[in-house]
Amino acid sequence: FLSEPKTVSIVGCPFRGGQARAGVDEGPIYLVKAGLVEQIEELGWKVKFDGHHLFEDIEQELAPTRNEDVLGKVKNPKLVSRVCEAVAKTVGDHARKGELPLTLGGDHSLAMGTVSGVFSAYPDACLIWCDAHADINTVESTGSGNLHGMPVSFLLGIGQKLPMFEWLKPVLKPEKIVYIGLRDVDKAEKKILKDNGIKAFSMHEVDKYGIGKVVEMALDHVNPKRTLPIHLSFDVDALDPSVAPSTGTPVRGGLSFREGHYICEAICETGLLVGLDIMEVNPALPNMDDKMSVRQTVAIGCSLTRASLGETLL
Ligand code: 6HN
Ligand code: MN
Ligand code: MN
Ligand code: MN
Repeated sequence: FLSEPKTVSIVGCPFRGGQARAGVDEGPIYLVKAGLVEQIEELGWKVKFDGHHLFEDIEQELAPTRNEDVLGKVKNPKLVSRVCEAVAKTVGDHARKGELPLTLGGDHSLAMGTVSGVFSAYPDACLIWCDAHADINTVESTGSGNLHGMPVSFLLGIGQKLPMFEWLKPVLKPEKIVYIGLRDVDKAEKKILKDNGIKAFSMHEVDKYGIGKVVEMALDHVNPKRTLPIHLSFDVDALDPSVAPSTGTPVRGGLSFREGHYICEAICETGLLVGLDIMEVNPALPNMDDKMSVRQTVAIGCSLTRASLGETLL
């Protein structure tokens, strides 16, 4: 699907409006500072990086009414909607040019933009969502009101529609998404998954079958003939907190270092990857003094990216 020379377009999104914790907006800055651009070039890709998208115009325009940006339980709906709309456009433009958009988060609400963008270029694409969480709360079911817990329901078009999200089309069908790594799914989310027949491989299945079989079954579900384009949305909290500690909603019992990388390698091997998100790296966590944790998590954001883009062990 990609044009020659094979090109990665980095879309740096220092954005935190989909959740409450400060610092996740620094994630993309740390990833690039750690040498991600050079590392991808080293793998033989052409890399386009035109700086981080600061969304300053949007933030500025909305600044006077920032405190009123709440709708029912949902926090920052206007801000998140506008930013995701901009991301959708940028990611979509890159994808339509035959480039592979790599979006660096920032919080996972950004996936409303990345998936919209990639699916506008590849309407028959499928989505692999690696996460501790299902991120499928609706406007009605959300407990936290944080939009990073809701992008999948918005992409599916389920739940109450918010007026500011009118631009967002329900590009995703329930049979086109598969989850890997789940272990902290809200009660209402479990019902949504069941009612919509959405396939998910939780950590229980990873333990039971092993990661090799799980990725094979996940691909069999969304991409049985291995012909369709794939978007991979990777929330680093899919990994165990001992492996990736610097993230906003860590949950113990997660993927090992190798299991996380195996998923990326196996998807890369299909040759079908057309979009990639690396989300929820938060360099301000677990605390300001824990530089080791930050370095480790940022390094893993980079190595998951390299594994997705062709780095092999031999
Ligand atoms: N993430 N289910 C919880 C909520 O607030 O709706 C947690 C969401 C976490 C989202 O990690 O991208
Ligand atoms: Mn760009
Ligand atoms: Mn997530
Ligand atoms: Mn998560």
